[in-house]
Amino acid sequence: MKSFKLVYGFHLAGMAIMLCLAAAPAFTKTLFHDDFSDNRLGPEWLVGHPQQEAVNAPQWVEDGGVLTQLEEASGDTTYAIVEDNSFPDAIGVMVKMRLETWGDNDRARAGVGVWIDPDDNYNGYTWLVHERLDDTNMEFLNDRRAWANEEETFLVELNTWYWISMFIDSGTGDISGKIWAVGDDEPTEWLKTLPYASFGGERQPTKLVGLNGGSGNVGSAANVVSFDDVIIFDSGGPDSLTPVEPGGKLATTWSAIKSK
Ligand SMILES: [Ca+2]
Ligand SMILES: [Ca+2]
Repeated sequence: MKSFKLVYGFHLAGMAIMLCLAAAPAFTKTLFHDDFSDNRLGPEWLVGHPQQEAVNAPQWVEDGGVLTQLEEASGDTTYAIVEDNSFPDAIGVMVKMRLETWGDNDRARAGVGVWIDPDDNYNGYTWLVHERLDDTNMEFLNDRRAWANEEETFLVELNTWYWISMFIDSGTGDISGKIWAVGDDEPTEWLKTLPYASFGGERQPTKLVGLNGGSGNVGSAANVVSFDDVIIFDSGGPDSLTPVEPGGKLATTWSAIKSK
């Protein structure tokens, strides 16, 4: 009788857990956060991967509380990458980004990337400031395959912090991106959403997420770009979407969550 009670109790508990899981809404979780506060680029950042057309290897430096890609004429692509096998297929990244130099050119670009593929020379899907700063300048790129050619306009000024964010959803087949000034309210809608298979073919999910620090090795392109407070999140969004000024409360709060 005693053993029956134990088994019965265990089953009840198991059922309760299963019911809770089934009823749970989309999980909201910050999977990774780095505020670059220790001025040391840790081993969680992969920056030494082979660069395509590596005419000039990018120079990623963590200093002054930010991560900066200093090489103005870096090769394509220029990613600082975080890889974590626990990342889900539906994944997003948001980061504060500040352009410090820029030269209008097709090769001028900076932003964020997902599903970066080590078996395809670290190419992936990217949401970028591209070519110019003031007109049809926000665009998706399937690295080395095709631009989406569905540009949006968002005025970007040098030496100014912006949040840039993208999300890719293996369930819906969509890729989404937005950008807004640090200190402004986050737009409730994405600036652009497209089927990710609609430009350059369909890539498969990977566990690599990156910051794209430009490629300026042709003509007038010349990018120096800094990043701060990178946040990688799942389909429920990050734990908090409250933007604050660089060095503000956000970094303090989230440093206690899951920095690594
Ligand atoms: Ca660091
Ligand atoms: Ca910082």
